[in-house]
Amino acid sequence: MEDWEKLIEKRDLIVSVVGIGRIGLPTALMISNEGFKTYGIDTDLSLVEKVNAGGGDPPITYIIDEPELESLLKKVIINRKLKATTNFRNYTSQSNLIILCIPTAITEQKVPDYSVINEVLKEIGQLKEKLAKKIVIFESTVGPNYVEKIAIPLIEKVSELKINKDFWVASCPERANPGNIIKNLNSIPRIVGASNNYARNIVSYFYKTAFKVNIFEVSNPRTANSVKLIENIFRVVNIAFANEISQLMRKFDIDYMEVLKGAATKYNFLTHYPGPGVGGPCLPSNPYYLIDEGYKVSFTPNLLRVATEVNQSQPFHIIELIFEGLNKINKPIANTKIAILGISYKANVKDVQISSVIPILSELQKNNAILGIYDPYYKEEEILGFKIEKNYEFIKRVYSIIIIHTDHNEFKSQNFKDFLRECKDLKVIVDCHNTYEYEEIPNNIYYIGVGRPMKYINRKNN
Ligand code: SAJ
Repeated sequence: MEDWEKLIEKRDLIVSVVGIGRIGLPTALMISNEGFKTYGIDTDLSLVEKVNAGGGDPPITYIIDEPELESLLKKVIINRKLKATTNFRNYTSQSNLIILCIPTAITEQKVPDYSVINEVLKEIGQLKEKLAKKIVIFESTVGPNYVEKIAIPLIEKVSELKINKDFWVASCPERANPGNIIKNLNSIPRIVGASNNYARNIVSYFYKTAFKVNIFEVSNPRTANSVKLIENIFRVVNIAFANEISQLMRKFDIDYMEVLKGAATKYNFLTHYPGPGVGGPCLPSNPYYLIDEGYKVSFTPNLLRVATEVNQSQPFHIIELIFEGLNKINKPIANTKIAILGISYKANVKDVQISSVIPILSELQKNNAILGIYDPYYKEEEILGFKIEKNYEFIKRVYSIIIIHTDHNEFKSQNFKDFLRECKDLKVIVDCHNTYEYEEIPNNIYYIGVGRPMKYINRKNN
């Protein structure tokens, strides 16, 4: 351990980060910014070239919505601590740590897709004797038993080396929130579980040094991976609770947002909000890692399956709300102009991965609605098969209904609220995140929230 301690203290440790996407790039930047020689390894040559150019033009998409990322990138490129490359073998061979930030998706059949990360593990095994004395660290989200039961045997088989004798393995799952990654990497404690205590001590000391965060050590990789999955799936189940109960409350003519304010006065109530569904690279897929491994031991985690289904059906509840609004103004959906504001899966990020807007747009298109779409992060871009407007002025062109899908800050601004008052043809607002209080809605509008009674706003003073 003392040799590793010296390498870390003197910043002589060399680190490869494999996968420089939304998590891997900020991770590589922060490690290199702390003085460690860092290689950011990716198969995407254009991404590698942009990183080495300090950002490139057009900028890397997940730099736009991550504060501080671009300035940090320029800094570490100038001080030549970070090098991006597509040459996996050459640079991992020179590294002491190999950190995996590889996306781990799920297949159409809703089971984990480890194909990409397994290929990387084979390349690690092919380092053969050059893998000796290295530590392979999993930051990617994987099922509880993946590291011990799939990854380690795979590396041992290909490399013909032995775990804990020739090389070590650790799990240190990423826990950062897209849109706040740098801040989170600097503040949220890291969970470390490793193939033995020797490796765990080294990895803990490295993350404490590189990210200046507290470390919570656990017994092994499967425990570390389970912490990450449990904290995300806890969220999935609670969001499903909010989505389902809010629909019931609405049927009782009760405003669920008011119910939540009341419940939140209890010390142990943790508020989750109803919305248009659950999107993003993490939450929609995470339950399937546990469900898949549960099936393998003949245990079906029914709650996880049902909660995931409730969230997946939420976009279709939004379609019901849209029909409710159209019925109020006696308009058929076919050939009616409908404005969709916000396509990202959550507020203030540029990311449509598994966004709940996708099934909503598909249903509206199937019913021949005429769609106008705006998202401040996708101005004038072609995305999801649509041309995105350059601003929200188009609503004035006789749009009688708008759907606020993503609660971006721009849609909470006074400018936007004032703009809505100028839209004389606007008759219906469907507010998927209950962004507005009833009082903020202009006169003569049917306001439809999620889990909230529909209200026709008809004040004497506008
Ligand atoms: N959502 C709701 N109601 C809520 C909260 C979220 O409908 O009360 C929806 C969002 O609109 C979005 C989805 O759920 O579509 C996911 O929201 P999220 O805030 O959990 O965003 P993510 O997917 O970026 O979650 C990430 C996760 N981080 C990692 O997996 C490392 C999650 O664990 C974090 O809690 C979250 O960031 C965060 O906010 O920190």
